[in-house]
Parts: sequence; C-alpha cells; structure tokens
Amino acid sequence: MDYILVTRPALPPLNEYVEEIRTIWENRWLTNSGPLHQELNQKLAAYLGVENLALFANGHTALELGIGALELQGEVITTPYTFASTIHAILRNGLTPVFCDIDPETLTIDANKIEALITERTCAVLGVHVYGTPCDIDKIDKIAGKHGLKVIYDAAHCFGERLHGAGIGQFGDISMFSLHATKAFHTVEGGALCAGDAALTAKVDRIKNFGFSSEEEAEDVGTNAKMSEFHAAMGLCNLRHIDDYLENRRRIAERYTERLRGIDGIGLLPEIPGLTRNYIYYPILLKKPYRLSRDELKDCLAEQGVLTRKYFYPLVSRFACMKGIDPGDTPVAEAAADSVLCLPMYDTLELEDVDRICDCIIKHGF
Ligand code: T4K
Repeated sequence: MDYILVTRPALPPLNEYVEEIRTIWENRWLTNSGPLHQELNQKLAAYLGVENLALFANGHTALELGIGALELQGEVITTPYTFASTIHAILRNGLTPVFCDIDPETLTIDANKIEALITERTCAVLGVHVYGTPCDIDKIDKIAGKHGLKVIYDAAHCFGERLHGAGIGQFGDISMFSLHATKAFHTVEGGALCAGDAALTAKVDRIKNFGFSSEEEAEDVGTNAKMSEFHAAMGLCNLRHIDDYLENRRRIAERYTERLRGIDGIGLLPEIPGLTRNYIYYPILLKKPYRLSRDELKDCLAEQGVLTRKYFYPLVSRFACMKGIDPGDTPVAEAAADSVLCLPMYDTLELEDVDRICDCIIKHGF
C-alpha cells in the first residue's frame, strides 16, 4: 500500500540545489558563517520581517541557547501542550518549568491563568504559538511588564506568519523558528532566533560558535550550533519557492476546512483576525457526538493507508524525564492531548487525497 504520511518535506528541483552548492566547491567554504549562511541570514530577516536574526543548526538549540543568553534563574511559566523541545530547553538551562493550562480555543497558554502562578522565583513566561496560532501576545506583554518578566516565544511552527502585518518573530524578548525538514520552510535541519535587541543577537551568535568574539578571545561559554553552508544552500533554494509552498498549503487547508467545518464533534483551529497562517499542521479535535475515540480514528485511517500523528500527546509534563517536576493543574491541556489528531498536511498533498481522508473521517464517525 502507498501510505500518505502526516508530512513530507518540501524540496526544490534537484538541479537548483546542485547549482546552489556549486559555489561551495569553488570557494571551499563549508561552514562557520560562510557566504551562503550570511546571504540566507539577511534574506530570512527580510522575509520574516525582523531586524535581528541568528541562524542555528536546529530550532531546539536556537531556543535553548537563546534562553541561556537571557541569563535567567528560577521558574518559567509555560505550557505543557507542546513538543518536548520547549521544556527541555527550559530544564537544560537549570530553570524550573511551571505548567499553566491552555486556552480551549487557541490551545496556547491561557494568559488569564498566568498571574496566579507567579511567585518571587518567576523570571519568564514561555508561550508556544502552537500550530501557528499566536498566544495572547498583548495580555502576556502586560503581565510581563507589570511583574518584570522576560517573554520567550517558541514560534517553531510559525515560519512566515504575520499578525496585523507584523512578522510574528517581532514579539517577545526572543522568538524561535524551527527550520526542520517537516516545517513549511526548511534548511533540512535548522533554526532561527529573533531577538528584540542587536546585542542579544550578537551574543547568541557568539555562543553558537564557542563564545568567540575574536580569534583570541571567547567572551561567553559557548557550544557548536552553527548552520553549515549545505544547509544554508537548501534554505536559499526553498526561499525561492516559499510562496508556492505556502499557497499550496493554504489550498489544502481550505479544502479540509470546507469539508469538516460545522460538523458537531470535530473541532478545528480558530480563525484569528489579522493572522496570515502558514498552515503548518491540520489538527482536528474530536468530541461527542463523534463516535470514534481519537485512537480509533487514527487506527481506522491507518487501515486506509493514511498516517496521522497525535501531536501533542502525551503532555510533555507526563514524560518520564519530568519526574520530580510538578505537572500542574492543566485539565484543558489534558483534554486536548486526548482528543487531537493531526491530519496529513504538506505542500504536495493532492486534493483528492484530502477528500478521501475527509470521507473516511465523516463515514466512520457518525
Ligand atoms: N518547539 C516545538 C513546538 C516544536 O514542534 C519543535 C519541533 C521544536 C521546538 C524543535 O525544533 P527542531 O529542533 O526540530 O528544529 C518532528 C520534527 O522533527 C520536529 O521538528 C517537530 N517539532 C515535531 C513536532 O515533529 P517527529 O519525531 O514527530 O518526526 P518524525 O521523524 O516522526 O517525522 C514526522 C513525519 O514526517 C513522518 O511521518 C515522516 C515524515 N518525514 C520526516 C522526515 C524527517 C519525511 O517524510 N521525511 C523526512 O525527512 O518530530
């Protein structure tokens, strides 16, 4: 059977990539902030609508090192409804995650529940714009301003999104984009960190290169998290096609929405005024009167050759490695984790396949 996977990486024509990497052979510059890296850095900052951007080997290290550069201590209020990376980035900086429940509509951190969790140890709020839906940025800003907290956004899912015309990476003290193969735009593996301030960007750029500020001085304790020229070349090629990739995703998402909207028992992502979405994932949330459980629907689709994913089940706060960390009181997040199913979504998915998937969901659910 030919399986439809939950996602497939977008790829430029092979000859275009070969052409792009030709210069690597010509100048023998393979990594360490080479010319392709620099070109991509500058083009991505313009595309994303941000002033300060640093590229990394992957999204996780961008977030982990970005948090490290803020030199925080204590507790970070965050969401359990996310990929493992978000919470690992907190823990690996010696900080304690404090889990806040999520909003039932947007599935992002519930800004109305943040203040009750603030203690004298709280240093930051880390929100995840999950599935590309922005957190309640204004409310989080106000709370952070009132209590002197840093604001960190995991924008792993948000490449290219704009909110009322502003690049989504502009919000918070730092924001991280994942440029992983499974994202709307990718550099195979890669990540980008946007910071409100140029000095912080210079600092994370040093940290990703052993803290070097010159050939003879390391100003910060660093690591190696640099993006290579081959990865940057893939980014430059994909950037030429990004508008087509996003347009295809929009058409596919619209078809799903056309078929599934208004069906009692199938919840869809909310429409957010002023948001240009990138349609990175297409999650549905099942509830009564839908007849099948989420797991039953997953199995049923798999029998038809359609592979879906339970992003994000279980909650990160339930992983074995979180032993000793308070999982908090997050019933809305628990319910979302138990009912969500991410349907196949990638730029080359055929509309006939979307129809087949929707037929199967509707036929078996009522
Ligand atoms: N924060 C959040 C909120 C995130 O969601 C993520 C990553 C991060 C931080 C960290 O960013 P990165 O360090 O990854 O840049 C995938 C991705 O690896 C991960 O990037 C993503 N989020 C997460 C939600 O999903 P897995 O373990 O589910 O991937 P995997 O290998 O099972 O692939 C998913 C599907 O994609 C498979 O069905 C097959 C298909 N696939 C995958 C790859 C890699 C392909 O067809 N070709 C491929 O090359 O984590």
